[in-house]
Amino acid sequence: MAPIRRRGNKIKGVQLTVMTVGASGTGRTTFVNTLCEADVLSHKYSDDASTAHSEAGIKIKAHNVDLEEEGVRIQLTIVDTPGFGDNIDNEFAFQEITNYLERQYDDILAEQSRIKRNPRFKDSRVHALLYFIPPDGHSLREMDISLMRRLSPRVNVIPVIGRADSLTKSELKAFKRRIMEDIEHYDIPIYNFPYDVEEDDEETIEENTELRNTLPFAIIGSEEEIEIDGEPVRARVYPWGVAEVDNPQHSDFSRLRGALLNSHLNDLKVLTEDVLYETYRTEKLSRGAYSDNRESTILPEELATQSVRLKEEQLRREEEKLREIEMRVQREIMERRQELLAKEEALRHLESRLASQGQNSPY
Ligand SMILES: Nc1nc2c(ncn2[C@@H]2O[C@H](COP(=O)(O)OP(=O)(O)OP(=O)(O)O)[C@@H](O)[C@H]2O)c(=O)[nH]1
Ligand SMILES: [Mg+2]
Repeated sequence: MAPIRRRGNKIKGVQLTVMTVGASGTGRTTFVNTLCEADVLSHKYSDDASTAHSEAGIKIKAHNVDLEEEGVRIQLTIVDTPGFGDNIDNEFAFQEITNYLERQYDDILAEQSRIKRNPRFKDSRVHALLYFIPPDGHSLREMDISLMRRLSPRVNVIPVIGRADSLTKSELKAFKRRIMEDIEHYDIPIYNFPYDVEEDDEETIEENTELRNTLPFAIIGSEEEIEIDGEPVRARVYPWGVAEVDNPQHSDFSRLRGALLNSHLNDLKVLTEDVLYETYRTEKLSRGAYSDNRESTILPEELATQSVRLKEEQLRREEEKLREIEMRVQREIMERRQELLAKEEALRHLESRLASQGQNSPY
């Protein structure tokens, strides 16, 4: 028998988009290459990437890479943003990053409003933003606070300390504490591994509490391997010792990797799609919450476009409902037909039994 060919049942794996943001030289490129175990990002920007999103002066680039984590294929998209420094251009960079995040929401909003969906549409919403804090050992800078504050309503911000081996263990501990105090003080809604004491099981609560207590993740990245006891180990070598990437005593790299690519991948996606995107969508359609520095009045042509979109969406929903009803009716017809066929078959069976009984009868 010829094998049954089914369309669309190829195992695709899961897709995840992670953005890296932070001051220049905080180790973003090294981290990405360590995470992917490949040279995904180069240490110098080139202009030839086909996925380049070129804005005046700043470039935000998306890079796709396939990974495997615990047997699951992950299509990872890394969106790197250019590093920025302590200069007046920071405001421009902040705006570009916000624009990028919102543009991905706008794209899906437009796609969902179409009557006919584009089967090749790619959902490029960013599920996690790793914010790299430089290891200066003081506390958050004004720039870090304002950037995380502005981006947190749009994306799951996960703060990390880059090049964490620049600090001693006790310096790092104190630095982490001050950072979290600032985040709390300024009420920055970062991704803090949320859980619900009533709903979640003990294991989840324990795991999330532990990850929350690790924040911000102290990262050591390295594109080089050394040999320790005959085993290859990713590490940075210093005259006074070795800082190992995957050793939980040295860095939070493996904890972050596990959360991103395994334990919290789904949570990050659900929060992005059901909470952050939905909030943006509601804001965009009602334009109510845009009071800070944005224009809150709606132009008549925008209103018209919005109402056309809403109508299109309504039409699409009705179309979907009709399709569902049609399918249900068809299913019912099929079931009735099968019942009928079964009854006919039973009747034929009965007739032939009666006929053979008639032949065998002595009368
Ligand atoms: N000590 C230490 N140095 C690091 C670490 N990660 C990266 N570096 C070094 O820091 C420098 C900057 O690293 P990159 O990964 O290029 O930093 P970046 O944030 O991508 O920098 P730009 O793209 O230039 O903004 C390089 O010399 C790296 O070798 C780390 O974990 N520890
Ligand atoms: Mg870089």
